Amino acid sequence: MRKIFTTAAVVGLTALGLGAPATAAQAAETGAQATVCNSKWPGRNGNVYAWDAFDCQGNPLGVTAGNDPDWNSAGGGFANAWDKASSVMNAGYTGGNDIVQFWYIQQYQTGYTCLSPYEYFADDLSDNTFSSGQNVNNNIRAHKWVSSCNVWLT
Ligand SMILES: [Ca+2]
Ligand SMILES: [Ca+2]
Ligand SMILES: [Ca+2]
Repeated sequence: MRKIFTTAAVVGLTALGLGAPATAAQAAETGAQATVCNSKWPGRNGNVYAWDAFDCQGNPLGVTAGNDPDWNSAGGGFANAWDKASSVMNAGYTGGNDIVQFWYIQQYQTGYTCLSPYEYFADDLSDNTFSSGQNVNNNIRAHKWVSSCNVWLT
């Protein structure tokens, strides 16, 4: 949902008289999606967030600056949270291990997909797949911070 934040930036530039007509038109196409995720952006605070609902609605399943190899067991930031997440957010500090890698099976097995800190959040995981092919929605069981990846959430 990087476009939403691009939109906000464009609006800001336009207000300052710096906006270009082409980017303003592009921004208009993005519409009003992901409004709850936008409203919940905390600023960079080092944490990853996940929600059972789409668009970051309701209370988060977990919030942590660390890794969690098992979202069902206690500890690591997530518990009783297997196969539930439908939206996620990366508010990590940029630089180093700033990418969140989400896994299909606990203990970092089978397949993964990643959320860049520059994407901010993914408000709908139903249109994303793991490296192993499964749909990401309601299928995440673990996460860890990494410095590179090749499958991305949008
Ligand atoms: Ca869900
Ligand atoms: Ca856990
Ligand atoms: Ca998505």
